[in-house]
Amino acid sequence: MAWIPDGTFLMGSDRHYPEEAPVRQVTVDGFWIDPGPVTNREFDRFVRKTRHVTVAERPPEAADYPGAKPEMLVPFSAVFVAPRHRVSLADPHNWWTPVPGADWRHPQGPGSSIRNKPDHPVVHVAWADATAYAAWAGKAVPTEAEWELAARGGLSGAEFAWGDELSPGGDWMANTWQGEFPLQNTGEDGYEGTSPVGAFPANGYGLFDMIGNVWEWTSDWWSARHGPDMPKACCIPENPRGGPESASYDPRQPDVRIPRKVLKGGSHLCAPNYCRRYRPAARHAEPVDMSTSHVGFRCVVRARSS
Ligand SMILES: [Ca+2]
Ligand SMILES: [Ca+2]
Ligand SMILES: [Cu+2]
Repeated sequence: MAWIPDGTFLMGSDRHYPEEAPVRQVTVDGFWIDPGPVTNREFDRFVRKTRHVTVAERPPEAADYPGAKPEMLVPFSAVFVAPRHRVSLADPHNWWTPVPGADWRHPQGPGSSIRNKPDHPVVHVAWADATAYAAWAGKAVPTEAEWELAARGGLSGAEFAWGDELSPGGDWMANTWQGEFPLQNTGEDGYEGTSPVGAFPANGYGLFDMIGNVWEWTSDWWSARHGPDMPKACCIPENPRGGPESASYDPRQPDVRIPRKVLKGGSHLCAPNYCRRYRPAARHAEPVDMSTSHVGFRCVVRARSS
């Protein structure tokens, strides 16, 4: 694991999406972090030792999903499927497909496999799968502040984990999407889907794939906006843990009572024409029961006991 020294840093961004604002000072104690997202090989070792069955492999309980049609209560996970024609970017259902039988061993659904992807990040893991793995490994899932401090790689206020240009000198620094999302994936960076951990350069802390490849779970509950900046040293938040669970629900779906966690880092599906979330400040709300083909996680070990 890599050591991230404690420090006060500028978290968030005022230049992009509203949920990243405001930029504010935050203090985080030093901690150890995995140099890359958990890979299929690592997750396989965990499953063989513990017989863990992921959320995507279990049928949803009818009681948890009132009103759900019986045919929906089969194990499934969300797979990105490129539409054949140009679609509205307002509705993610145009490219997210619930696929029965899609899970971490079958990332595109039945018939697909991870045989040639031992070093790719594990995907189709829900929040409970990430925490089960972390507990088994004697680790924890990072807070959003820990994750963002690590992603910044020692640079203060930079747009990207490597500086202020998306592809400096034409070099791709992370696995993102080139071309017109979601129709055309040119794979100019070498990968249309996930990539082996380590295929792109490490950041200043020696960490791979903080940006792109797969989104990563954090332990903070989602909040639509960060707290205010506290200019006086007395009041800079220390080791912030995000907002309350009760504020994390999706206001557009008042009937759905599934709390949401913060995802960080963007994925191979983040594209300039749709979702410019391939930056340390970027964040995304993910329901805890959700698993998809572009979300994974990595772990930390805290020096402090909390
Ligand atoms: Ca790519
Ligand atoms: Ca990532
Ligand atoms: Cu994105």
